Amino acid sequence: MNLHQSVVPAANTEEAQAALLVRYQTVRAATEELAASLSPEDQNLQPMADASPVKWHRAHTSWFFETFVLKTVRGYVEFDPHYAYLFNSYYGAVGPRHARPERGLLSRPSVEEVGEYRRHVDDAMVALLSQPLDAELLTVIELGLNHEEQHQELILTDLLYAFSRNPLRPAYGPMKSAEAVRKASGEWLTFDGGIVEIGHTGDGFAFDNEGPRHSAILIPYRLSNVLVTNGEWMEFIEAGGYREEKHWLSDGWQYGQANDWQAPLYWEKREGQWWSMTLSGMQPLDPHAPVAHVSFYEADAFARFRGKRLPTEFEWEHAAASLDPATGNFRESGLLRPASSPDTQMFGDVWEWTASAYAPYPGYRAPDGAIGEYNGKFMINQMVLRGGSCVTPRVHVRATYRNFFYPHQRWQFSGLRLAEDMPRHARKHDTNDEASQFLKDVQHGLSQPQKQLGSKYFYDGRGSALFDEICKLPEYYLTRAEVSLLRDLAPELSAMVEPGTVLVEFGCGSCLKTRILLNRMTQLAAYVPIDICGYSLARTAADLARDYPDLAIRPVTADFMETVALPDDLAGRSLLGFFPGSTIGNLTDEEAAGFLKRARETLGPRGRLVIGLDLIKDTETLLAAYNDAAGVTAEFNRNMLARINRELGADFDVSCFSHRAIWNAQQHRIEMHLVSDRQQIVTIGGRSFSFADGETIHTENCHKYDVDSFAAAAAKSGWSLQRVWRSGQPEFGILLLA
Ligand code: AVI
Repeated sequence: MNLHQSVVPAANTEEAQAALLVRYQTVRAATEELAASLSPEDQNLQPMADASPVKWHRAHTSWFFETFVLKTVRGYVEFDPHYAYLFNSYYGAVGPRHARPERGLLSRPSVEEVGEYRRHVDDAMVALLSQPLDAELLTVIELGLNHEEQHQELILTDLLYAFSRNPLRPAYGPMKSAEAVRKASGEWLTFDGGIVEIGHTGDGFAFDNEGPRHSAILIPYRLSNVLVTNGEWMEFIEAGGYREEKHWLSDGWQYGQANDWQAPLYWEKREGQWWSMTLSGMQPLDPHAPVAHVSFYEADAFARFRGKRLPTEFEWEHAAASLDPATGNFRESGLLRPASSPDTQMFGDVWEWTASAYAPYPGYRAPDGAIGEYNGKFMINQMVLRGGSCVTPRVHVRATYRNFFYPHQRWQFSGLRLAEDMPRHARKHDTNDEASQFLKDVQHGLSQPQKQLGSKYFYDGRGSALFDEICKLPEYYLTRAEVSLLRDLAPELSAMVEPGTVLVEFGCGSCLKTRILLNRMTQLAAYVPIDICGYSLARTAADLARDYPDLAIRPVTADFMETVALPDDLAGRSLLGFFPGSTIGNLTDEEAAGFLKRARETLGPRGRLVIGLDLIKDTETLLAAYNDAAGVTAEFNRNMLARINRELGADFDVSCFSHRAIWNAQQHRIEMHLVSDRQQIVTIGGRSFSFADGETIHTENCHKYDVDSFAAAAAKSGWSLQRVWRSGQPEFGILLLA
């Protein structure tokens, strides 16, 4: 285990020092008690580089006090000068050291001599602690005790590994019996998230890596109130969890394959039943007990297999902050195996892998000198674990405690708890209104005789990316036709626009089309993009401000389906509206009329509007544009269901719906539908919706126009047609309305 450093100085009072002396004696005695039943042969085993001999742990923890405390005070007589080399673990600043993988070769000094070394150090430490000491030294002593507690845990985990490699599978000691573990209810604990404080605070001891305390943002989330159990892990194995690459991170898959992982470390199947090596030798696995000895890679694969994820260390800490660590199953329970009760318990049993890489908190600085080596230099390539295990000393752990191991390591008592993002409809804060409107719209739409979903819900991040793909498809002529038409008409349009005019765009997309106009119409005074999404608006505005330094960019966050108030200082300017892309075609007739009316109000009686319309043409061309060969439109359509699953926690089986686009000749529109491939029931926000085999959800209309009928409809909203430009075939139209 890595050594950490205290950031909190011990109180420099006589009482505190007396308490520290008692604590010193208690901790040191506990180490000796752990080793008491072990033979010299047991104590010298080093089964792998990561696991050190018990004898070495006993000596190294004494070396810590000798090096960092006793050698700094006058009059101390070093026990043996060779020990500085033998028992230095990794502190480059205090001199060279014996190679870690070769600690098992240290048959000398003997167990007896190491015992003498411990007594020598203890005598000197007790004498020292009986005089008044300064705060700095007391802090290092407290650190040394916490360090020793870490090594106490390692004595047990390393010994378990050593004994597991002995065909006799010896026991460290008889296992204290406990009631069989009850099956847990397995509930989700929900957390609203927001800005939370993370890291150590207060007067108690903490390692330096637990600070500085700082703010972190948590998106609403859920945590399982129980650890993943052996029984669940058996299901994972039976379902092919170790054989299916799709569950695994690439590094984990490769490591697992290379090392032939088929079950957690120590698991063995005997006559059809799973057993595991424990500190009491081989024992049948209790299916309700928490799984242990899994690597981060395995924990992460399991979470994916279950459609969940590991919690971040911040989510874990926020959830554990108000719980009492003392109630957990720690070493003092004497069980020395994970045996959690069903009640919510976040401490003890197993160290819980988190999704967080072990990195410094903002503002962290490693202290100067050798002690600064303890933590800072390990903040790379390791993952954080939280909570303590069944072999951790009870007093050692707290909610802010950060343990860390490499993602492949599994000889520690390491397990996991599942987490998930809270479905949007269940969230209290942030997007709650938006999400509950989405839920209402979806539930309402699916309750209609012809089930329907609003096409505006296509455009989440994934949907917008798919739409960008659609615009590049060979069959989807609309974008290409409109872009080239805009290039052609820009000079003529520009000539019709007086200097100082303001261009007002309804919605802001990629801005490719806008740029065609901006490049040509250098007489424009300002550009006002209107969009409901403040985020994409800000990005668009920043990009354009960089590229058009002489143009005022004045974004307005608003729903362009409403009347929009433009910035006051633009009052009196001539306004030119822009609504490209045949986006109006996705509105109902009523909505389109409403849009035109409100655009008239926004742009004023002297305002003009440039609007892009896809024109009616042969059915084959139309159908091909919405049934592309690459299946991008199909994916775009189905993403609506995936989005509902993601954001509303619904259970659509997206693969059971297929894309259909048809031409409705009467209504002059392409209709997009999702066809249920079977009879099925879907639950959304607690309501069930049944689908007959072949039943469809109507997801979008894409109206196609003839110019005269459109002009007649627009006239009812106060617009008259000024000019029409038509592209080549397939024909797309751009109209100037005034
Ligand atoms: C955004 N809108 C104009 C597109 C259209 O063609 O109606 C949306 C679309 N739906 C499927 N493909 C493209």
